[in-house]
Amino acid sequence: MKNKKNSTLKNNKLKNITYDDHKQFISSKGTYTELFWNYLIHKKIKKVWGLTGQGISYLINYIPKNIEYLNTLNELQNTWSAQVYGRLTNNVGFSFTTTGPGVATALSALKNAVCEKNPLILCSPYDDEKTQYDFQSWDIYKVGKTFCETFYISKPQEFLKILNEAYYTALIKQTGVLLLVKSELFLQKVTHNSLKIDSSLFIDNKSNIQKYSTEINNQFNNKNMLIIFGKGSTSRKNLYLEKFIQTNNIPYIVTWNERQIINDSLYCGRIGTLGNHSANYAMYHATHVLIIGDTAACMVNQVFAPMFNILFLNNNKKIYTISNDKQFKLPQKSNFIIVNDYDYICSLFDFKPSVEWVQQLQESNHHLLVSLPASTKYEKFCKIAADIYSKQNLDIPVTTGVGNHWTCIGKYFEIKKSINFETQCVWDSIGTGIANSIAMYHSLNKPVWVFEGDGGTFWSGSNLLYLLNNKHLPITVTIYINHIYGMIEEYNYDAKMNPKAVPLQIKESIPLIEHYPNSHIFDKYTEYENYLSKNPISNELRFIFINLGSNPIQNSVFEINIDKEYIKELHHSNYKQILNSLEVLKTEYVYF
Ligand SMILES: Cc1ncc(C[n+]2csc(CCOP(=O)(O)OP(=O)(O)O)c2C)c(N)n1
Repeated sequence: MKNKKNSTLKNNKLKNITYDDHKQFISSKGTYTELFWNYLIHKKIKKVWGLTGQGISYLINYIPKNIEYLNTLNELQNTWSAQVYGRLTNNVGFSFTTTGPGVATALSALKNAVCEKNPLILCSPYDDEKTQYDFQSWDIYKVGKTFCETFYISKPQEFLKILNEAYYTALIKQTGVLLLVKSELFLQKVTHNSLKIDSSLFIDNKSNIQKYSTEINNQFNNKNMLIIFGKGSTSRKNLYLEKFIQTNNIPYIVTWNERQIINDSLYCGRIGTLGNHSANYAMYHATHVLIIGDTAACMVNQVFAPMFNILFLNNNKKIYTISNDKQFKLPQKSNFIIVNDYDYICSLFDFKPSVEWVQQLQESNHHLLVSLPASTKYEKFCKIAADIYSKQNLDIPVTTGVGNHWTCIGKYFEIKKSINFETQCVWDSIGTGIANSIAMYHSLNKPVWVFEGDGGTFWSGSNLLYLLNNKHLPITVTIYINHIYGMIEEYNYDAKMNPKAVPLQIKESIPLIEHYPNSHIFDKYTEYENYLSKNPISNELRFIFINLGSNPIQNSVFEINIDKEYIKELHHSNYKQILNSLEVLKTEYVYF
């Protein structure tokens, strides 16, 4: 797909992917530190995250005034925030760490960026001449290579070229990049500032893209076709997709981590056992499926695949996948088209669904495009917040940590704009909620709702302390108090029902700190509902505590059981039975 030989910067430049003019970066008087920051200014980076230390301090000390430096007091949390900021600003998030323990602490968040497709550069000093036994030294270059795109700037003449490649890799591939810089270079006077880049790196071969789009147009026209939004399809600018979907009445479904509801469109819901029956129905009956973006490991991981999709339901579909990364894998046969620019291929789409199919989906949506019911205490409290969000048409960002609150909030929230939802699906570390919320505020400049478990809140304690020291932030932190790691407890409960499983032996007990500013505590549904509907937005830091008690059932989240019975009902369009189908703690999930 890449046209290495013939590419020149001039004649292959695609819209929206513009390369740099090296003359703008620096005068010969400056250091590489100055060159580095000038590059970021040129790329319109407005905020960066970092925690200082030897080796990186020179760079950090010279941050220009027009770039805001943020430190939420821990490299891990800084790096989570940075990547969410990168995604929501349609740019790249930067997190700076020192060597050894600095960069090591950030690694889980870097892997998260790779898994969740968040554009991030984790930048750290590195000196390849030192050994692993030296002060704060670790062969992080070798470590980075095992799980992400890793770049090392070791020579002055390569500085700008490698910085540029790292930036575009993070931006275009929407991934986490490790950028290591020989620390002494930051202090050196610039001797080389030429920018020689491999112009073929991120340029699509237009004629190939045209060939593929003609194939898709022929295959999909007048068929029972369905588009699925994977991550990146709409969160990155995609000017054509939205218009195309509206104009041609294209049916589409969304995924767990790429939610979007386009006005006046044939939206069929969110796929999965925690989504809408209507999306599962559309997926079951579609004969031609076009996935745009990346649904990543959610699709293939044995535990999570059923939660996020039911692609496996029927093997006789024609599937095309358009993705900006090769990491995407599907269990079913799919034609893959790797692109750097979603916009261009979408601008060439020219097909319509069959008329009967549109009628069939309008009918099924009429019956099935509803939220799943709430039966446990956890579910009821989450649904109250989700319903208020929808009823009041709130256009504010929502985020979660990982745990039962994550499945529960994710199950009920109908999000219209992709940028208004951030939640981890693949790497799945607990305690990410507050870091996400800080980044959402800094990117979108709006009040934020964050939902966290008590386990995750205290796990990310320095983030909590950061918030307590920044009471002006308009963040509403809702913490579900059950004194347990709810999601794990659910498996414990599950294990009790399944004689083959080994139940957890240790009873965890998460403590509670009693005094918070601006805090509101609820254990009754009506009181919570009344309060939140009257005060949906807070312009300063606010805590809402929901007392759940620690009963495992009341802390559980139920999902659709994708068993043979459910599939039979989908097959026969038995709407009533589909709606009444049994919900379970863990789907039985039938593989075809
Ligand atoms: C860093 C990390 N440690 C452990 C886990 C395993 N884990 C997944 S969910 C969960 C429970 C989280 O508890 P809490 O934040 O209280 O949320 P709840 O499930 O009660 O909603 C744990 C420990 C994980 N995903 N990540």
